[in-house]
Amino acid sequence: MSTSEKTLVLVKPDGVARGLVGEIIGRIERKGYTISQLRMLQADRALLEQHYAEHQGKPFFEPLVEFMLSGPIVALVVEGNRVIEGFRNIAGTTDPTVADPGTIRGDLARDAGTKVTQNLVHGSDSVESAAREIAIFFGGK
Ligand code: D4T
Repeated sequence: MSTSEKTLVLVKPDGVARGLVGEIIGRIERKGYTISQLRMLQADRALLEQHYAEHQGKPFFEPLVEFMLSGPIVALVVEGNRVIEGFRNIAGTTDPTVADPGTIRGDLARDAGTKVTQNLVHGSDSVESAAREIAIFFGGK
């Protein structure tokens, strides 16, 4: 049985501003996953409100949108067996202060003292989220 999946990965504005796009993509490639689509873009509010719909109304929602608007991001579709779980493992937990060493967030991010956690990357958390998010960033192709 094939367990090949697709996930949406974002390199957030902090990752682009710090020049970590290559490092992050390199980690994905060295893990053995396939990058099948990639684009750099400046997100707009409408796109982010769709992407983060589950967080609407939470106290960090507005700071999160402002942060994601603060500079260009890189969106990727990454493929491989169990890639959704696998990418979340190499990304590390949401809070970079406690993310394990060896993960993207554990090695490369820290608490920046901002209203919203700046943690370099996003990765889809389920097959359903991945399909929804890939459609938002890549038009469902
Ligand atoms: P993303 O979605 O960006 O991959 O991150 P996570 O899956 O790790 O976390 P999330 O969707 O729960 O949160 C999205 C985004 O909001 C920030 N955040 C989150 C925050 O600043 N404070 C919080 O309490 C939470 C839950 C961090 C990531």
